[in-house]
Parts: sequence; C-alpha cells; structure tokens
Amino acid sequence: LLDIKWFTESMEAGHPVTVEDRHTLQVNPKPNIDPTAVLIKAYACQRRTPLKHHNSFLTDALEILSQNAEYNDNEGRSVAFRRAASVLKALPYRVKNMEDLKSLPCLGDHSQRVIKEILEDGSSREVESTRQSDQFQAMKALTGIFGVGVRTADRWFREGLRSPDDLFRTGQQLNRAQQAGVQYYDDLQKPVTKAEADVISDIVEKAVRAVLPGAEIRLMGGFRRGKEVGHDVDFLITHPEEGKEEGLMPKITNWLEEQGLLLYQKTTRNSYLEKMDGPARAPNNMDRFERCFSIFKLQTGSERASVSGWRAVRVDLVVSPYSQFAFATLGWTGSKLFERELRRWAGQEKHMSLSSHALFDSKQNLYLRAKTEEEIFAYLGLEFIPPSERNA
Ligand code: DCT
Ligand code: MG
Repeated sequence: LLDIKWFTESMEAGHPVTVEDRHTLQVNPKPNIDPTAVLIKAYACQRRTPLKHHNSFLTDALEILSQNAEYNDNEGRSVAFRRAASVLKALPYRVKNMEDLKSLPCLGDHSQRVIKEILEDGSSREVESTRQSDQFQAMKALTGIFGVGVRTADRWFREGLRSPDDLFRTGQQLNRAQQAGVQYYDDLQKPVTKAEADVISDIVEKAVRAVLPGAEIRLMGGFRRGKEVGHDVDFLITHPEEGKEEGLMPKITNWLEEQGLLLYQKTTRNSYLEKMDGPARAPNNMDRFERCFSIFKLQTGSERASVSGWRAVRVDLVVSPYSQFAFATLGWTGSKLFERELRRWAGQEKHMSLSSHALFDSKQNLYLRAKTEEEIFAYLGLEFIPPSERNA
C-alpha cells in the first residue's frame, strides 16, 4: 500500500517512473500512468522485460517484419524491428496512440509507421502481405526443418521448393541432420511443454549422474526465463572439479543411446582456448563449448495402441568448464536479443568483450573472473536482471 501511495505521489509530482517500478504497477494494475513519464532505457539489458506484457498486438507484427528481414539476409533491419518490439514489451501500459511513444528509444521511422497503421486501422498492410507471401511462408516452413538455415532454405525456395514434402518429391540431397529434421518434422513443429522439459531434465540428470557423479545440470534457455513452451530444451552441464568435465559428452550420449532415448545426435568438441582465442568471439557469436545437438525419443505415457506412445523433442546439451560456468549460464539463458544487447553494451559502453566463455576488459587488458551472474552484471555496471525479466 505504501508502495502504491509512493507511486501515485511520484506520478502526480511528475517524477519519472522507471520500468523498475513494475512491481509497484503489478500490485495496482490500473494506475493512472502517464506514458510520457515512463523512462525506458536504450539497451535491452538495462530493462526488465517480463514474459507477459501489454503490447503483443504490436510486437507480433514487428516480429513478423524482423523475421522476414532475417529471411532476406538483412540483419541490420531484422535487429532494428526486434529492438523496437522489445521496447514495447517492457512498457507497463498498452500503447493507445502515437503520443504514448514519444519518449521511447529504438523506434525507427519504419516501426513507427507500422505501429501507427495498426493503432488507426487495426492492422498493417505491409505486415499482412508479408505474413501471407509465398516467400515468407516457404522460408518459415523450410527453416523450420532441423538442420536447415536461411541460406539453404533460400536456395531451395529459388529452386521452387516450398515445404518438406517438396524435398522428398524432388529427391534433394540432405545431410544427416536434415534427414532427421524431415523425418521428425511434425513432432518438432509442436511446442515442447514445461512438463515435457521436466521429464527430459530427469532423464538428463540420470544420465549425467550415471557417468559423472557430482556433476551439476541446469535447465537453460526459454524455460529458465519462465516460458511455458519452447522449440527445444537446453541444458548446461559442469563439474566443480575443473577438468572432470573433459570428454563428458560422449559418455552421456552413449548412456542415452544404450537406453534407446536418442533419435539423432551430433556432438561438437570444445574448441575454446583462452590463450589462443583471446577475447575475440567467433563471427556468428556461437560459443565453442562441447555441445550436442540431439533429438530425444520421449515416451508420452500413452498406452493406447492407436497412439505411437512417444514424440521427438529437440534437446541441446552444453558442457562448460567450472571456471566459465557463470558466463555460460548468462550466455545460455537468453533471450537472443538480451544476449546481443549485453555484448553490445559491454563493447560500446564499457570497452569490454563478453562471450559465453569470458569477460575481457580492454582498458585494463585483463580477464574478469566471475562465479555468479550477479558478479558479471556488476562488472558491466548493470543492475542485475533476473532470468524471468530477460524476455527481451
Ligand atoms: N543464444 C544466443 N544467440 C543465439 C542463439 C542462442 O544468445 N544466436 C542463447 C540464448 C538462448 C539460448 O542460447 C538457447 O537458444 P534457443 O533455444 O534458440 O532460445 P530459447 O530462448 O530457449 O527459445 P525456445 O524457447 O524457442 O527454445
Ligand atoms: Mg531453447
């Protein structure tokens, strides 16, 4: 109550209200918010972005345009639309008119045009025609295949292919991942639920404990941020005695394979060496941990003969040395935009280089060690944002 009183008084006194006041707002969901008094910071990693927000009717549209730009290999444009959408996710109110947007960062002309049209007409012609376009739908279907990226999908689209069925029909050459992707396409299109992620957590835990007692396993990605569904399940694995984690992945996958739990797996080895790699990141920001891309065969508990009784689920396993675990945890929690913004903040504002392995301070010319995510935020001069509010 005191909080609400303080909040109302701040508003009346014309004091700016920051997104950090969200908790106050949640106590009193319909306060008289003056949108022009809400301060939104420019980097997503400076803001709290909850999973559920007030502006899906705008962010869904902007994310279609972002997605389409990505399909057209236009990264700059794609990120611009994503940043605009992300700002709207952080707002403690539903946008009603263009005045509400006046003091907000990251809203370019194009995004504003789209928002204006939706506010005035209920939808944007550009968004609707994109959504319905042959190219957008084909790219969505083709990049939706496990193992298929934008480049390959684009080549297939130019060759006249539109769906996974077309790949079969025309006898396309597929690699092992893509073959699995086509084979389990329908299952992999279905969202993975939190309940399914929990069952997989138990399995992964059992496998890891069987081959390396004392290892620690953490559920990462969207589920760590509180999502109820995801496109896959991500895990990070480590062991408090550095070195014990070496060569762990093949042991885990062998165990899983023996139990008949894997439909597909491909392991890449850890290739990160601080001395040799330095603070620089791989160009695509991919980290270089020992990693396993897999497809699990998950029993669905259905005993009926008419139902197959299992489904395919995408699972990503990552092994990190203990000394890099805090960085790996931060890097694998997401969201993708939050991660991107953290790295941009580090580079542009702090002259530091952040990856899922390390934080390098270019001014002091040294690596900053951390045991927790909180320490990394502190090094970066950022307020700690908990995983549930990193849904940028
Ligand atoms: N990640 C990243 N940059 C990428 C890809 C991934 O920073 N280009 C990080 C952030 C999230 C984490 O890895 C897991 O990736 P995804 O599974 O693709 O994302 P997610 O948030 O877990 O989404 P979903 O719920 O759909 O699985
Ligand atoms: Mg995920």
